[in-house]
Amino acid sequence: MTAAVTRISEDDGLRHDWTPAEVEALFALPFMDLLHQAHLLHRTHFDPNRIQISRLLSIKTGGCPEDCSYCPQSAHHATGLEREKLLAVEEVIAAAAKAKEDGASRFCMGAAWRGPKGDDFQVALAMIEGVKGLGLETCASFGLLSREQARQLKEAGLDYYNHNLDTSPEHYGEIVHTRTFQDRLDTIEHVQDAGLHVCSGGIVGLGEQARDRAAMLIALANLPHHPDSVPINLLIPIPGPPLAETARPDPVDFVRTIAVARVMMPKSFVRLSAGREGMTPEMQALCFFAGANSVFCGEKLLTARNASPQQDKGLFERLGLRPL
Ligand code: SAM
Ligand code: DTB
Ligand code: SF4
Repeated sequence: MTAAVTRISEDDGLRHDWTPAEVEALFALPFMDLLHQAHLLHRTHFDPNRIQISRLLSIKTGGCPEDCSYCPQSAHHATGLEREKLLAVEEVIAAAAKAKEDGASRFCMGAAWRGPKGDDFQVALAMIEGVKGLGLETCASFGLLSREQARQLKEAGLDYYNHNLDTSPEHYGEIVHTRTFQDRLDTIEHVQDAGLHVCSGGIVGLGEQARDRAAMLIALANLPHHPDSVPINLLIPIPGPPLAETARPDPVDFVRTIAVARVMMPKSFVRLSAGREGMTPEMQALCFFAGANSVFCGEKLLTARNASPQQDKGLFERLGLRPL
């Protein structure tokens, strides 16, 4: 039995036994009822006027051996993206210092790897030590990890590890063929066992059904511990990957996904993650009302454009949202 369907009742006052019927019923609630419930829970556990700000940097771009249908960095799709070498430690530390100046509290390093290997992993460990030395929270997204690699990351000063489930166990095989959903769960287990904070969420817009969104959130909430941070990405349709032509999801359904994540994982940070660039200020405000309380700021995500820093500044001022 996989962790996705294991019912674990931890004594943390949080639920780890969500059923598909319950979660599908949450998705089917009238929008106002769902938002009301999500917002009340949000206020119980968080200051609704504060958001956590992270900054992303791609430390190794393109040429990834995995075939994730959504990703511009996969070597399997002709995206026109240049394959780059691993950045130098000093470049990463300089970018992190700039992110700190710009108000980020966490610096997330992403790599187009199936998982870290050999000398590159040693360099990545040095990056983490250096960024941690600046007084920032550190996050890494390096793909699949062994138990030992998770331990070494913790020792280097890593705070968070990002490893998304991305979609439901049932839909996963349609989206990625070079690894399994269980591989992802195994890495999350290694990360949790190493004492690292887990950042794990998924993507809306992969041609999934409402029941897949429910199943993905169940897989996250029924883990032994809720992820500390739950990024909800809206697919950025980049020409090249097979999903580029998929119809864009209904924005109302996207907001519902944020709200249901908030209800199921009331103490986790829910991040309005990739895809903000194309969202109106009103849509983002609805997402924050529904329980999103974290974003990526900065011109760029990993390879794609992000919401502009000037627009973000204006939006947060208009909404009275202050960085944590
Ligand atoms: N290679 C590592 C991995 O797959 O875990 C880390 C980097 S990978 C780019 C990190 C995450 O980016 C993916 O899990 C996925 O959720 C997100 N992502 C990739 N391409 C995206 C796209 N076009 N739109 C939205 N999110 C995307
Ligand atoms: C996450 O959930 N989203 C981020 C981060 N974790 C690593 C990545 C978004 C990538 C968007 C596409 C790109 O920039 O290439
Ligand atoms: Fe590689 Fe990660 Fe992109 Fe998949 S999502 S192709 S593993 S960089």
